[in-house]
Amino acid sequence: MTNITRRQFGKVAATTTALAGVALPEFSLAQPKSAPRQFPPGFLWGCATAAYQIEGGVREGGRGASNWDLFSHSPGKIANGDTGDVADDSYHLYKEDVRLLKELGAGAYRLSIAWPRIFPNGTGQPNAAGLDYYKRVLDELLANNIAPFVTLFHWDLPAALPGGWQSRSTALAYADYAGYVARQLSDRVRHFMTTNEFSSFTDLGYSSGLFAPGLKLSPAEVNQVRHHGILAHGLGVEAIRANAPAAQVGVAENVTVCVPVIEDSANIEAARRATREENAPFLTAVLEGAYAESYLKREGANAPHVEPGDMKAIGSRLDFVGLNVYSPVYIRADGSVRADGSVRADGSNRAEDSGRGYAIEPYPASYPRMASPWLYLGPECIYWAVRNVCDLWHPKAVYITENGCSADDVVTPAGRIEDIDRLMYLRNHLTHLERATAEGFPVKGYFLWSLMDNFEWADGFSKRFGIYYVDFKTQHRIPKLSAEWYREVIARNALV
Ligand code: PNW
Repeated sequence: MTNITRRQFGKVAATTTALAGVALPEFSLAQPKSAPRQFPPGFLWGCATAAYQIEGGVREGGRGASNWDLFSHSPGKIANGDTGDVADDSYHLYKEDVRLLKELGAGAYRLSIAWPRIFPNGTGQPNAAGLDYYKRVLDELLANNIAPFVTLFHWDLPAALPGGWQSRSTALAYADYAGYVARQLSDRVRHFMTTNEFSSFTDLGYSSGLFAPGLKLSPAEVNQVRHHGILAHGLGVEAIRANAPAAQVGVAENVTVCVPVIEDSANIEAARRATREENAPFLTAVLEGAYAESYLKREGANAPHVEPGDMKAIGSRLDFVGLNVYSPVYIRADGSVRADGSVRADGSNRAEDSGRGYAIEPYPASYPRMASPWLYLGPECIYWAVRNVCDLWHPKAVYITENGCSADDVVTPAGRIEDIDRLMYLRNHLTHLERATAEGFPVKGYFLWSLMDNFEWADGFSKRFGIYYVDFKTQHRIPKLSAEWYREVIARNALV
């Protein structure tokens, strides 16, 4: 059979199957059906959103301007010139959004509070109308038995704060804000996350300039911005504990997920080592209360300036670690680790090797991605995110605070959104998350990003991550196929 066409192959395959079909039923009956892949009892299922991405109402209720208002109104920064001025109008439609969560059977909702609604100038006098808005949202959630998980900073920084995250005083202002909100809302909220994704609001905002405020600073300046980000987190933890002693406090972090190329001991060890190194300015510092020596050495004169007491605050004990998981980074052992565990300074015998005990494999050109170019598909990353973090730092509890994907959704003439690609992404990630729970890692819950399509930062409304489709002209919300599927998962507490 030379030069067989696809069509011919199909015919041949069909014939083979038909012939073999005679014997198949008995064979398949003999196979044991696999047990339902249950999640642990009490596993929390939820969805996540963020204030600037869904609320709109940017000039209502006394809200001050944020860095994202300024950035989105700067020409050329956001796809199609989109802004969060209206977004999903959740500022007005929050009751409907809670109804969507209820329809899914969600037990929890991760939402964020817009700092500029609470302190329009970043510091000073709090704005009662802003706080009242969140009290109404929280009361609506509680009335529907949905536990709120509140992120205190998901990137919308009061524009009035001089210097933004370049200024140490922003970290101090953040702590005042976090303590104030914790005190005001702890009767309604048990779980607080200080900040969302350190690298996104520091590196993307101040190094690549893709996010607000759109700066491209030097490495030394960027390290200082990063330090202020994790300092805000640490001072925030202290402030929340002081004002809401019963609260559970954590962080939501897009840890760089290091996946061993092959699951053997050398590559697994390399991935663990890489996790600590690749997250050195952020999660490693937060969970160890110190910058890794290797990071300080590597950065040299560009290392951040640290004041006495900073690292103690940064290392404040957490009740849980939230992981935002989207994509893998593939890691292999590079041969530079000696038998006694030390690393050869000259690296290994391969020119591209790091000499750090691991190498990062670049994605081949044909590597599959979802609709956002950065969203490489590798569902085992959710397992390795949990495992690496637990093996290195033994947190008491882990939540997946975000997981989901963009897809080029279309509404069919019948008015449906058959997002089988998103469903494929989600189902595969949950398969690997179930492995983590079955192996006993303390994963307590999962928040799907996102409840509904929303303002996807620099991509504006051009990238849809929701399991509810949003028509941004009418604000109509339509459940996608993935929402139907997620409702089944939640109802059965198992993979479907
Ligand atoms: C997260 N990347 O952001 C955010 O927490 C959400 O607000 C956002 O909508 C969601 O993921 C989807 O993007 C990310 O470039 C931004 O790798 C950028 C990246 C990853 C996550």
